[in-house]
Amino acid sequence: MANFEGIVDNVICGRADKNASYPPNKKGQLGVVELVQEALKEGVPPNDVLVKGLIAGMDIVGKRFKANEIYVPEVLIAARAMKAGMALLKPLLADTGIKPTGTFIIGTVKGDLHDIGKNLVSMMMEGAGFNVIDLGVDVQPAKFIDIIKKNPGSLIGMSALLTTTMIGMKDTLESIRKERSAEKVKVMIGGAPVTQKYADEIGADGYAPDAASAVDVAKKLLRV
Ligand code: B1M
Repeated sequence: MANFEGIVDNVICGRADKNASYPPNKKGQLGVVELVQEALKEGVPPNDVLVKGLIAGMDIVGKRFKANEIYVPEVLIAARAMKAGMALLKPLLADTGIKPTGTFIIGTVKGDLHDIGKNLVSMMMEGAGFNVIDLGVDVQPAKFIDIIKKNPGSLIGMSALLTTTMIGMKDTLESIRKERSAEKVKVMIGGAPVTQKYADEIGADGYAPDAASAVDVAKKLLRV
């Protein structure tokens, strides 16, 4: 029987595989990679391994992060372990044609090079089953529009860490709304200087103060 509990525990503590240098490993202790491989070998459907193992683990990580029980380094380590498991599942999920929760396109707005928070949001979204397209940093409005056209129905996320660049969110949003094919696209924003008040002012559809809440907001906006 698949060891879902083991996968969950190893995602939470960030043990990507049995050779991982962190957390300290007892001899022979398996990590996410080996437990995912075992489950697949037993014939467990890849989607079950994803939902009951990797996503269930990241879900707990998100809740603990939100409650300030763990901090950014622990989340990054957990996300790394989750990604190691995802790498095994991705090709199999593509084969079965199982649809992701939705497509989430994220970028740090023009002029802004901060990406640690954005990466955290990306990882949480991936952990929640979203197909994530990460545009990187210093993303011009035209780049957002370009990718929206190629991925209709996706949810857009913008991150900003500077009071001087958060203004870029307004410009980007205005450009998106002007584009006929993109006028209905939902846009959510976040980043240290960003607030719900600012989101309301510029007409963004959603705001999240942290990476875990970003998943909740995204699901609400896409009604999943
Ligand atoms: Co910068 N920097 N920085 N910096 N930097 C800040 C942001 C600053 C507050 C430091 C300070 O002065 N106290 C300040 C901004 C002041 C302001 O505008 N009010 C500042 C400054 C001024 C600058 C430069 C201008 C400095 C200079 O060159 N004179 C320069 C600007 C460069 C540029 O972007 N054009 C600069 C450069 C840099 C580094 C390159 C050195 C580096 C970035 C490295 C990188 O990201 N790869 C850096 C860093 C690391 C910081 C601090 C120290 C840490 C930021 C961080 O990663 N936090 C920061 C000071 C601080 O915050 N203590 C600072 C951790 C991260 C997990 O949190 O990004 O808030 P955060 O993300 C959270 C939430 O905000 C939310 O979820 C995340 C996880 O919970 N979230 C979203 C984020 N995006 C979201 C999107 C969502 C939803 C939620 O939906 C789409």
